[in-house]
This record gives sequence, C-alpha cells and structure tokens, in this order.
Amino acid sequence: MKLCLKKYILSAILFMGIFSWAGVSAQEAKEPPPSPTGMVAVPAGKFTRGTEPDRANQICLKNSKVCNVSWFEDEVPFHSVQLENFHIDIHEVTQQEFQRVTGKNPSEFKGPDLPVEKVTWHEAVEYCEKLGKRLPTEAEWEWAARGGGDLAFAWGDAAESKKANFCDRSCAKRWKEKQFDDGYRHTAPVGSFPANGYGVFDMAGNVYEWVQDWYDSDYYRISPNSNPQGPATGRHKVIRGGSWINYSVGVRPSDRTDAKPKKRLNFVGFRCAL
Ligand SMILES: [Ca+2]
Ligand SMILES: [Ca+2]
Repeated sequence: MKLCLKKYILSAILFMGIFSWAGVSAQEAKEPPPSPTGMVAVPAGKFTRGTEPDRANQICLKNSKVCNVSWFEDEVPFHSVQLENFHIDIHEVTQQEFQRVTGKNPSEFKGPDLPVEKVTWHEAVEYCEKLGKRLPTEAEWEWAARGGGDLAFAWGDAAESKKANFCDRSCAKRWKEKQFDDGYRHTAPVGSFPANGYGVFDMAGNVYEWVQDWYDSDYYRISPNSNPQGPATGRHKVIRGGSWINYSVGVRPSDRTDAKPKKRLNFVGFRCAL
C-alpha cells in the first residue's frame, strides 16, 4: 500500500512537472519579447541566401538594356543561414529622428519625414547606440527584407512601379527605367510604399541602408551558417536594398553593394536593430 501511494505521488509530481514545462515553453514560443516602439520582431529562422547570376541578369534585362552578369557575382554561392529572433526598425531613420538624437541633419533632400542621408557609417552606429540599439548584420537585414518570402523581390518575381522607390521615369539619371512610375524623383517620405510581410517599410529602395558587416565580394564562399557577422576586417561596409538612384534590379533583397564607411552619399541612410 505504502509503495502504491509513493508511486501515485511520484507519478502526480512527474505529470505536473511535464505539464508546467510544456505550458511554459509553448507560451514562450508563441510570445517573443515585445518590440520597442517603432520596431517589429523578426522571428528566428533559416533561409537560403544567394542568387544565380544568370537569373538575376535575366531579371535585369527585362527592364533595362545595360545589365552585366558580373554585377551579381557577389551573391554566390547559395548557402543556408540560421538566425535568432531580433527586432528591426519599421522605417528608415528619418531626418526628424536623426536631428532629435544628434542635433544634426546632413541630408541633401530636406524634409522631416524623409530618410536621413549623407550620413556616414560611423554616425549610423553612434545613432543606434545612443538609443540602446545597433545596426543589423547583413544576414539579419536580408532576412527582414525578404518579409518571410523567397522570391526575387519582396512582393514577387518582377519589378513593379508602386512597390518601391527606385530610378523610375522621374529620376534624373541616364539609366532611368522610363516604363516605371513610382512618383518620386529623389527620396520619398518613409512608409510611402507598402510594407513587406514582416510589416517593415522601404527595405526595397528609397535609400540604401548601412549594415554592420564589412564587405567582401567572396564572403558567401566562407560564411558560417549560424548568425554570420561578416569578415573581421575590410575597407568598405555593406549597403543594402538599393535606392532612388538604382535600377529596379538593385532593390532585390539579395542585392549586395558596398561603400567606404566615411562616405556621405545622398542615397545612403540606415535603420537600427536590437
Ligand atoms: Ca523614383
Ligand atoms: Ca531602404
């Protein structure tokens, strides 16, 4: 009898333990930590990054006469990347926000709701740090930009006029793609185009965005699969997402471009992560 009672108590404790463990873990899985204001939580996950250069060149040739397969060779080879949860700013940092935090506004195209540009990589890092944030890694940026999909663009496999701000018919550059009309000659107020699947705006176009990583065109050949941080050193930093100055093919989430970290460019801004 004593033995049976002991067994019963032990089973009950074990059952309650499993039940409460399962309850806690299920709750944790469903509810990632809430995002600070202006940010969205991007779930942990695994994605394949990279592009077949011939395929990207075909997408380019659909809209432009001047394309070159060599533009896309830094996007090879395909490889799998695993990331943990993180938070990312819903919008590019605006001039109003940048002014409030730093007391400065280096932008060429002035407007409180326009993205800050002509900002160096170092200033972008400093801004994020002042708010207890950081720049996203290149891998985090791409994962957030894909919005949960794996197509050439965040919205599908073809460029579209009203999905992003790139070098359309109103653009003053000789390489403008006249068949598109996105409505903006230079930068657009942040959030002027539809959000992607994660609720994040302007990851495609408007201004390029500084990310944490140094640039190396061959990095994908040696990139670790888990939470890659980029090369240890370099001369240029990665910029992502294309801008008002780019061909439509440049606003694909997988596009990689680079700039010297001290450069002030009227087509490069940033957003922060956490
Ligand atoms: Ca435009
Ligand atoms: Ca952008």
